[in-house]
Amino acid sequence: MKTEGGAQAPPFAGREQSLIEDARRSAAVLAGLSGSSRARDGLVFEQKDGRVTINVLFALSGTFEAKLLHVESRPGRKSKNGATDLEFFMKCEVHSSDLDVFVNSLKRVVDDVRSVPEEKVPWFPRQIKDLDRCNMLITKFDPDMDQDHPVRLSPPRLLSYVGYRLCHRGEPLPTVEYTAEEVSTWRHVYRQLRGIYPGLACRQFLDGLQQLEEEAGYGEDRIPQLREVSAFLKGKTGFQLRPVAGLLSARDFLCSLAFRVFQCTQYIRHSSAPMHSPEPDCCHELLGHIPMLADKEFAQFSQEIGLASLGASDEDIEKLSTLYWFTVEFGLCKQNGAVKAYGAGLLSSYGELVYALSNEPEYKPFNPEEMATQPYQDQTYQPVYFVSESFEDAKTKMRRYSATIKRPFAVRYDPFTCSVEVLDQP
Ligand code: HBI
Ligand code: NLE
Ligand code: FE
Repeated sequence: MKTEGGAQAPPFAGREQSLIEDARRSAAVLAGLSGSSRARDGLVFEQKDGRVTINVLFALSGTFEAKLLHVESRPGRKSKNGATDLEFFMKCEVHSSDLDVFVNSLKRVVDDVRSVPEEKVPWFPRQIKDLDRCNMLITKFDPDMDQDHPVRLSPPRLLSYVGYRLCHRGEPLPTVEYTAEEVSTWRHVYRQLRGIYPGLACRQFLDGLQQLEEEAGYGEDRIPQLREVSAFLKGKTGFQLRPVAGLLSARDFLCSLAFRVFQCTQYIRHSSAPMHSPEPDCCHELLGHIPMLADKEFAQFSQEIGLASLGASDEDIEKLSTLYWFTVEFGLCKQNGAVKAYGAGLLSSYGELVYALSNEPEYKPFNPEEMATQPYQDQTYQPVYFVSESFEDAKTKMRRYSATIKRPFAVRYDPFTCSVEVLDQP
């Protein structure tokens, strides 16, 4: 392992560079918080204005090509004096013929290199506390996204990196101090959407939002804190929130739902684009998801998708995540003869909510088999929406679909212990 001089640019380009940058930024905040700016092998710390930046370089010798897919920093184990080690998680890809060379060169710089045999059934959490063992990989660092994009770099976003990690170790949900500009974005989004909800949102959503306004401080003047919203939800449906730094892998995201845990971003979209954001932000979570999660039937619907995902194959995860997309995110349903929105991606985007109910897009009847393989994109409005006859109808059809997912076991959730029982399939 070599150390790198501060002034020298890291020898990575393109996507890798942007991933490294992200790791570096969150690492800086973590190190700043824990106050440990002690130099270690492979890390060079630069101090400026009380901020610590860290450059990391791992040099592996050997002839092989490795593609760096993901770099992320997180606190490692707690040491004896109570401090938390800083850990770097990296995901890379090598050709199978290069694997031995790769592992051998790793062994030269790393003390403990172990290979873990691939399991027939992918590992999944059995208890709520096992969620701490999930990688919770952030998947959507858009490499082409402007490095200076404020959503990426806003303090709450950095804070939510830290927050997620603190919470990851069972710490309370962090409180974010939003800037005046951020509160003004929230106010704008809230006011615009609140005005059109009565005609376009489903009954369950309107009920949930009203309760949040009465009981959890929802309104246009301030951005509700995850901590108070989580406490509110817990009392309604047992759902609780965890802070997360961005889009997780579908498997990590869905498995939390099995335990009525909802992974929530905490930063807010940029003020220049209040009416639609391609990525989740707190407007999306707080306005789109939370009111729906306060509904008992919908909470159960969400949890059932989560339970169906535990230990499922990659192909089934892909299908479940597509189903989640066309229901929880972009679902429409009939109520008293009119079509209403219940999908969070619609309910948090003024632009798409109006569009989805404008008769312009294509509408298809609710059919899980067809929905599970319907292609979709996540950058702009959906070209097609699926309309269910009612919530009840959606739940019944989804249940029937989930029963067709092949797993060598069945799962049953025990609400008293917040754990899943794994039952052998006869
Ligand atoms: N991660 N934080 C977060 N929020 C989401 O809504 C989300 C995610 N990861 C995956 C995902 N949604 C989609 O794949 C769903 O369709 C499951
Ligand atoms: N398009 C949504 C919004 O603007 O709030 C976010 C969707 C996240 C999947
Ligand atoms: Fe969402």
